[in-house]
Amino acid sequence: MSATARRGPGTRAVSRRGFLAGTGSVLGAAALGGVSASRAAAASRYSTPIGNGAHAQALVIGTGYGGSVAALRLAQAGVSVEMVEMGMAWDTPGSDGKIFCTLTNPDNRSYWLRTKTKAPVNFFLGFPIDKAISKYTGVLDAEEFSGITVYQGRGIGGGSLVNGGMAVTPKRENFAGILPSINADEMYNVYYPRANAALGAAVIDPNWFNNTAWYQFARVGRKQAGRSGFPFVFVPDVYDWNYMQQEDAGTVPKSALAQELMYGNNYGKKSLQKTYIPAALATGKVNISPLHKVTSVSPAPGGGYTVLMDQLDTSGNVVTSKQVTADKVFFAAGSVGTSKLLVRLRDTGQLPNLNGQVGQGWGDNGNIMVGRANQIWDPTGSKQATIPCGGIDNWTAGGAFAEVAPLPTGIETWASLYLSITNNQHRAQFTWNNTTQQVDLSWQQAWKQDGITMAKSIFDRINSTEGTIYRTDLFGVYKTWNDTLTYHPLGGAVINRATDNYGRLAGYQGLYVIDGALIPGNTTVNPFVTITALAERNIENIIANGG
Ligand code: FAE
Repeated sequence: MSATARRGPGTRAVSRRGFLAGTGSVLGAAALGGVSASRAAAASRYSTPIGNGAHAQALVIGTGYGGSVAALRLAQAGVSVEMVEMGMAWDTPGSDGKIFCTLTNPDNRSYWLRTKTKAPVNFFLGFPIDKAISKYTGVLDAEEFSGITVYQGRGIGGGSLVNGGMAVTPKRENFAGILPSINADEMYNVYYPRANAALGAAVIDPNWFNNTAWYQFARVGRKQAGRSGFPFVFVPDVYDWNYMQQEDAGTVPKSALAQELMYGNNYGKKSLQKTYIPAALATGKVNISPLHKVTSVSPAPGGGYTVLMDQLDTSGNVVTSKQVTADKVFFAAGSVGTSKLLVRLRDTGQLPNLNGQVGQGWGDNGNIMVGRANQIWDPTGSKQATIPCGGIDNWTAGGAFAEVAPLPTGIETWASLYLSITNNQHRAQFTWNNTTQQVDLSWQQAWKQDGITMAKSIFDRINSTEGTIYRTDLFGVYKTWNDTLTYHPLGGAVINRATDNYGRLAGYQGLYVIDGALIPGNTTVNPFVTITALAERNIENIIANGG
């Protein structure tokens, strides 16, 4: 059954009662089960994109964490949902039989509309390693603003397609600093457990970790952290750890053990394509349109909203433009996508009542990357799983949590690579630039210095203990820190400022933000569990109370 119906005479915005239908009975059964069975159904559903002139009860812009939670819970409550995604479906293998390409052999599937790769580790032994690719709607977007490149996933599943799967719940004592207006007891008793169960987060088997060659790099990281007095903590991941052990045994096709990570993972990672999205599709009330980019949302004359979108081909050209209507619109285009849309719509007159907080409070989650050169007797291994499983916690004393990251080149490098999340307090703003007709971001590269100082609280001490030095050949020629990127954009439509305390946009009934844009710039750890848990909390309230 299509989620879309033509808007005919007398069709009204969905009633409060309609929005509420079935809520009580289904939301109690929050955890997802048996989702993999729906995968085949998922592929076939994408062949019917939303039609021009269609009407949706609820339209969700984006299919990442926030959007997938919203779609599932709305559908379970009886609401028909149209999800609109600018990226591809990622359900069809290429000529090599794989849906995604590897880290070490990137092709056109790797990047969103680029002619050259833009790898975060883009030098090796001082030589540039980015390579030419053909322009294609690939899975990883390296979106450039002045001062920072923001990496984001593009496709059905959003960031879950490209991320490392680290599913980290912030420490309870840090929560008030992350989301001060939210009841922490509710989050830790209800919504974090609900999100973690639905996402399938689990910790690596410590016995296997201690013995497998694939995690030698992380054992070196743990040993060195310990010798400098820092706790190394295992963190959960949504990768299927049993599958990884089967990869090691050679009984299944390799994925994490075959250099697949940020250009997509073909087998073992439980991306949203294996969890929330098939569960949403299985309700029969959700339709997803890939390669459709929303360009405008404005009040419709008869109530609800007019939504404009461009259908794209795989070169990024507009094939056709569509106009649809929706009673409710959920902005789930990610921190950058949602912020850019809202700022432009406010400042060009389509949604003029949005408040001045829209566009503000954006941060990089304090991301800083660095490599260290180990002693010859501390090799990190030519075999490295692509999935991180632990980090070094110096948040309280030094303002840094460092993920011990793999560098899966296939050869011994003696390098330890880290992605640090630091307590960088700088916040940038999105503004509409009338001259360029683009949205700018006011981030400054120099602001990363605070994050570098915090990361040094860990790595200067480890270098001193180990008698080692920083690598200067991974991010340029004699460049120690990668201070030009973030994987973790957060904020831009901050909860309880641009929206009410549940994501309802101030100024417009029936418009909501439900993604990383709600979170003011930092989560102290990797962010997607917090984005998912907050979305679970907010959608429950919106379904119950409307508005
Ligand atoms: P997101 O997942 O970005 O979804 C937004 C979706 O909206 C995307 O699919 C877009 O293509 C789509 N979209 C944007 N604009 C439009 C438009 N105008 N019309 C239609 N569709 C649109 O948003 N986080 C962790 O917690 N652990 C990790 O290990 C981790 N590793 C990462 C590694 C990499 C390389 C990257 C890039 C990110 C990583 N992250 C990680 C961050 C995480 O993936 C990110 O916080 C979430 O995906 C954000 O979720 P949202 O729902 O906000």
